[in-house]
Amino acid sequence: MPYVLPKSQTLCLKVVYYGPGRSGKTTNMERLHAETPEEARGRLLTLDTDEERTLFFDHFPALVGKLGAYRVKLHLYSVPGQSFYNNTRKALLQNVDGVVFVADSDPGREAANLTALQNLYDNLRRLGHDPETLPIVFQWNKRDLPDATPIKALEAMLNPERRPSVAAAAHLGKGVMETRNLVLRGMLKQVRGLQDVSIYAQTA
Ligand SMILES: Nc1nc2c(ncn2[C@@H]2O[C@H](COP(=O)(O)OP(=O)(O)OP(=O)(O)O)[C@@H](O)[C@H]2O)c(=O)[nH]1
Ligand SMILES: [Mg+2]
Repeated sequence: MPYVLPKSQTLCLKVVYYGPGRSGKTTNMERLHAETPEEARGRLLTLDTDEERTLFFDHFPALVGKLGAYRVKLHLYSVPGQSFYNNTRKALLQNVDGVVFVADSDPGREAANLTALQNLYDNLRRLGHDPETLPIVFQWNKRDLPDATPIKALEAMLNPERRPSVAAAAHLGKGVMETRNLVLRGMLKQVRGLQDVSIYAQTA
Protein backbone atom coordinates (compact mmCIF):
# COMPACT_ATOMS: atom_id res chain seq x y z
CA MET A 1 0.00 0.00 0.00
CA PRO A 2 1.56 3.33 -1.03
CA TYR A 3 1.84 6.02 1.61
CA VAL A 4 2.44 9.75 1.59
CA LEU A 5 4.63 11.71 3.98
CA PRO A 6 2.73 15.01 3.94
CA LYS A 7 5.50 17.21 5.36
CA SER A 8 8.03 16.30 2.70
CA GLN A 9 5.36 15.72 -0.01
CA THR A 10 6.78 12.26 -0.66
CA LEU A 11 4.94 9.27 -2.08
CA CYS A 12 6.55 6.01 -0.90
CA LEU A 13 6.24 2.74 -2.81
CA LYS A 14 7.52 -0.68 -1.80
CA VAL A 15 9.12 -2.97 -4.39
CA VAL A 16 10.18 -6.54 -3.63
CA TYR A 17 12.65 -8.53 -5.74
CA TYR A 18 11.58 -12.17 -5.58
CA GLY A 19 12.84 -15.39 -7.18
CA PRO A 20 14.67 -18.66 -6.58
CA GLY A 21 17.96 -18.85 -4.69
CA ARG A 22 20.96 -17.48 -6.59
CA SER A 23 18.90 -16.02 -9.46
CA GLY A 24 20.55 -12.61 -9.04
CA LYS A 25 18.26 -10.59 -6.73
CA THR A 26 21.07 -9.19 -4.55
CA THR A 27 23.10 -8.49 -7.69
CA ASN A 28 20.19 -6.38 -9.02
CA MET A 29 20.10 -4.40 -5.78
CA GLU A 30 23.85 -3.78 -5.84
CA ARG A 31 23.85 -2.63 -9.46
CA LEU A 32 20.78 -0.44 -8.97
CA HIS A 33 22.32 1.13 -5.90
CA ALA A 34 25.53 1.84 -7.82
CA GLU A 35 23.58 3.42 -10.70
CA THR A 36 21.41 5.63 -8.47
CA PRO A 37 22.90 9.12 -7.91
CA GLU A 38 24.41 9.40 -4.45
CA GLU A 39 22.13 12.26 -3.41
CA ALA A 40 19.04 10.22 -4.35
CA ARG A 41 19.83 7.01 -2.51
CA GLY A 42 20.11 5.76 1.03
CA ARG A 43 22.52 3.21 2.40
CA LEU A 44 22.39 -0.31 0.94
CA LEU A 45 21.76 -2.73 3.75
CA THR A 46 22.66 -6.31 2.84
CA LEU A 47 22.40 -9.16 5.28
CA ASP A 48 24.08 -12.23 3.88
CA THR A 49 25.93 -15.29 5.06
CA ASP A 50 29.55 -16.22 4.42
CA GLU A 51 28.62 -17.81 1.11
CA GLU A 52 26.96 -14.59 -0.05
CA ARG A 53 23.48 -16.04 0.35
CA THR A 54 20.89 -13.57 1.57
CA LEU A 55 19.94 -14.44 5.12
CA PHE A 56 17.23 -11.89 5.75
CA PHE A 57 16.92 -9.19 3.09
CA ASP A 58 18.66 -6.41 1.17
CA HIS A 59 17.20 -2.92 1.24
CA PHE A 60 17.77 0.63 0.15
CA PRO A 61 15.57 3.67 -0.43
CA ALA A 62 15.82 5.70 -3.65
CA LEU A 63 14.21 8.91 -4.88
CA VAL A 64 13.24 8.24 -8.47
CA GLY A 65 11.27 11.25 -9.71
CA LYS A 66 8.09 13.24 -9.25
CA LEU A 67 4.39 12.63 -9.56
CA GLY A 68 2.70 16.03 -9.69
CA ALA A 69 3.82 17.88 -6.58
CA TYR A 70 5.04 14.68 -4.93
CA ARG A 71 8.54 13.24 -4.82
CA VAL A 72 8.45 9.50 -5.49
CA LYS A 73 10.55 7.32 -3.21
CA LEU A 74 11.04 3.58 -3.69
CA HIS A 75 11.77 1.23 -0.84
CA LEU A 76 13.54 -1.63 -2.58
CA TYR A 77 13.87 -5.05 -0.94
CA SER A 78 15.21 -8.41 -2.07
CA VAL A 79 14.11 -11.63 -0.40
CA PRO A 80 16.21 -14.67 0.50
CA GLY A 81 15.55 -17.25 -2.24
CA GLN A 82 16.39 -20.40 -0.28
CA SER A 83 13.20 -22.35 0.35
CA PHE A 84 13.47 -22.52 4.16
CA TYR A 85 13.25 -18.75 4.56
CA ASN A 86 9.57 -18.55 3.64
CA ASN A 87 8.47 -16.73 6.79
CA THR A 88 10.90 -13.94 5.95
CA ARG A 89 9.70 -13.77 2.35
CA LYS A 90 6.10 -13.56 3.45
CA ALA A 91 6.89 -10.81 5.96
CA LEU A 92 8.70 -8.81 3.28
CA LEU A 93 5.69 -8.99 0.97
CA GLN A 94 3.48 -7.18 3.46
CA ASN A 95 2.18 -3.90 1.99
CA VAL A 96 4.04 -4.49 -1.26
CA ASP A 97 3.21 -2.21 -4.20
CA GLY A 98 5.18 -3.96 -6.95
CA VAL A 99 7.19 -7.14 -7.49
CA VAL A 100 10.13 -8.00 -9.73
CA PHE A 101 10.42 -11.73 -10.30
CA VAL A 102 14.08 -12.47 -11.09
CA ALA A 103 14.08 -15.76 -13.01
CA ASP A 104 17.27 -17.74 -13.63
CA SER A 105 17.92 -18.57 -17.31
CA ASP A 106 20.14 -21.49 -16.31
CA PRO A 107 18.32 -24.55 -17.76
CA GLY A 108 19.03 -26.43 -14.52
CA ARG A 109 16.88 -23.92 -12.61
CA GLU A 110 13.58 -24.41 -14.45
CA ALA A 111 11.91 -26.25 -11.57
CA ALA A 112 13.32 -23.75 -9.04
CA ASN A 113 11.85 -20.84 -11.04
CA LEU A 114 8.42 -22.48 -11.10
CA THR A 115 8.48 -23.32 -7.39
CA ALA A 116 9.52 -19.78 -6.48
CA LEU A 117 6.79 -18.25 -8.64
CA GLN A 118 4.13 -20.50 -7.13
CA ASN A 119 5.47 -19.56 -3.69
CA LEU A 120 5.17 -15.85 -4.60
CA TYR A 121 1.54 -16.23 -5.70
CA ASP A 122 0.69 -18.32 -2.60
CA ASN A 123 2.25 -15.79 -0.23
CA LEU A 124 0.58 -12.84 -1.96
CA ARG A 125 -2.84 -14.49 -1.69
CA ARG A 126 -2.28 -15.40 1.97
CA LEU A 127 -1.55 -11.73 2.66
CA GLY A 128 -4.69 -10.61 0.82
CA HIS A 129 -2.91 -9.23 -2.27
CA ASP A 130 -4.37 -9.99 -5.67
CA PRO A 131 -1.57 -11.25 -7.95
CA GLU A 132 -3.77 -10.41 -10.96
CA THR A 133 -3.81 -6.68 -10.27
CA LEU A 134 -0.49 -6.19 -8.46
CA PRO A 135 2.22 -4.84 -10.82
CA ILE A 136 4.62 -7.75 -11.42
CA VAL A 137 7.57 -7.56 -13.81
CA PHE A 138 9.56 -10.59 -14.95
CA GLN A 139 13.30 -10.33 -15.37
CA TRP A 140 14.94 -13.11 -17.42
CA ASN A 141 18.36 -12.93 -15.80
CA LYS A 142 21.69 -14.55 -16.73
CA ARG A 143 21.13 -14.13 -20.48
CA ASP A 144 24.92 -14.27 -20.82
CA LEU A 145 24.93 -18.03 -20.11
CA PRO A 146 25.79 -19.87 -23.33
CA ASP A 147 23.06 -22.48 -22.76
CA ALA A 148 20.43 -20.06 -21.43
CA THR A 149 16.84 -21.30 -21.70
CA PRO A 150 15.22 -19.48 -24.67
CA ILE A 151 13.14 -16.47 -23.61
CA LYS A 152 10.13 -17.92 -25.46
CA ALA A 153 10.28 -21.00 -23.25
CA LEU A 154 10.62 -18.91 -20.07
CA GLU A 155 7.65 -16.76 -21.10
CA ALA A 156 5.53 -19.85 -21.82
CA MET A 157 6.47 -21.49 -18.53
CA LEU A 158 6.33 -18.55 -16.14
CA ASN A 159 4.48 -15.68 -17.79
CA PRO A 160 1.41 -16.97 -19.67
CA GLU A 161 -0.40 -13.75 -18.59
CA ARG A 162 2.19 -11.82 -20.64
CA ARG A 163 3.13 -9.31 -17.99
CA PRO A 164 5.99 -6.90 -18.74
CA SER A 165 9.39 -8.61 -18.94
CA VAL A 166 13.04 -7.70 -19.48
CA ALA A 167 16.08 -9.73 -20.57
CA ALA A 168 19.04 -9.08 -18.26
CA ALA A 169 22.57 -9.92 -17.24
CA ALA A 170 22.47 -8.32 -13.82
CA HIS A 171 26.13 -8.90 -12.95
CA LEU A 172 26.99 -6.76 -16.00
CA GLY A 173 24.32 -4.20 -15.13
CA LYS A 174 22.33 -5.09 -18.26
CA GLY A 175 18.56 -4.73 -17.97
CA VAL A 176 18.72 -3.74 -14.31
CA MET A 177 17.51 -0.14 -14.62
CA GLU A 178 14.99 -1.10 -17.33
CA THR A 179 13.46 -3.63 -14.95
CA ARG A 180 13.15 -1.09 -12.17
CA ASN A 181 11.64 1.45 -14.54
CA LEU A 182 9.02 -1.03 -15.74
CA VAL A 183 7.85 -1.88 -12.23
CA LEU A 184 7.83 1.82 -11.35
CA ARG A 185 5.67 2.54 -14.39
CA GLY A 186 3.23 -0.20 -13.37
CA MET A 187 2.93 1.16 -9.84
CA LEU A 188 2.49 4.78 -10.93
CA LYS A 189 -0.22 3.72 -13.37
CA GLN A 190 -2.19 2.37 -10.44
CA VAL A 191 -1.60 5.45 -8.28
CA ARG A 192 -2.56 7.79 -11.13
CA GLY A 193 -5.88 5.99 -11.42
CA LEU A 194 -6.83 7.81 -8.23
CA GLN A 195 -7.96 11.43 -8.07
CA ASP A 196 -5.57 12.54 -5.36
CA VAL A 197 -2.52 10.72 -3.99
CA SER A 198 -2.87 12.55 -0.68
CA ILE A 199 -5.44 9.89 0.32
CA TYR A 200 -2.34 7.84 1.17
CA ALA A 201 -1.27 10.33 3.83
CA GLN A 202 -0.05 8.58 6.95
CA THR A 203 -2.38 9.25 9.81
CA ALA A 204 -0.03 8.09 12.53
N1 LIG B 1 26.34 -15.55 -15.26
C1 LIG B 1 25.63 -14.73 -14.52
N2 LIG B 1 25.75 -14.75 -13.19
C2 LIG B 1 24.99 -13.88 -12.47
C3 LIG B 1 24.11 -12.94 -13.06
N3 LIG B 1 23.52 -12.23 -12.09
C4 LIG B 1 24.00 -12.69 -10.93
N4 LIG B 1 24.90 -13.68 -11.14
C5 LIG B 1 25.67 -14.45 -10.16
O1 LIG B 1 24.81 -15.38 -9.51
C6 LIG B 1 25.22 -15.58 -8.15
C7 LIG B 1 24.05 -15.36 -7.19
O2 LIG B 1 23.68 -14.00 -7.25
P1 LIG B 1 22.89 -13.27 -6.05
O3 LIG B 1 22.56 -11.90 -6.54
O4 LIG B 1 23.62 -13.40 -4.79
O5 LIG B 1 21.59 -14.18 -6.01
P2 LIG B 1 20.32 -14.04 -5.04
O6 LIG B 1 19.13 -14.21 -5.91
O7 LIG B 1 20.40 -12.80 -4.23
O8 LIG B 1 20.50 -15.34 -4.11
P3 LIG B 1 19.83 -15.62 -2.65
O9 LIG B 1 20.10 -14.44 -1.81
O10 LIG B 1 20.48 -16.86 -2.16
O11 LIG B 1 18.36 -15.83 -2.90
C8 LIG B 1 26.38 -14.62 -7.91
O12 LIG B 1 27.60 -15.32 -8.07
C9 LIG B 1 26.21 -13.59 -9.03
O13 LIG B 1 27.42 -12.96 -9.41
C10 LIG B 1 24.02 -12.93 -14.50
O14 LIG B 1 23.30 -12.17 -15.13
N5 LIG B 1 24.79 -13.86 -15.16
MG1 LIG C 1 20.37 -12.47 -2.22
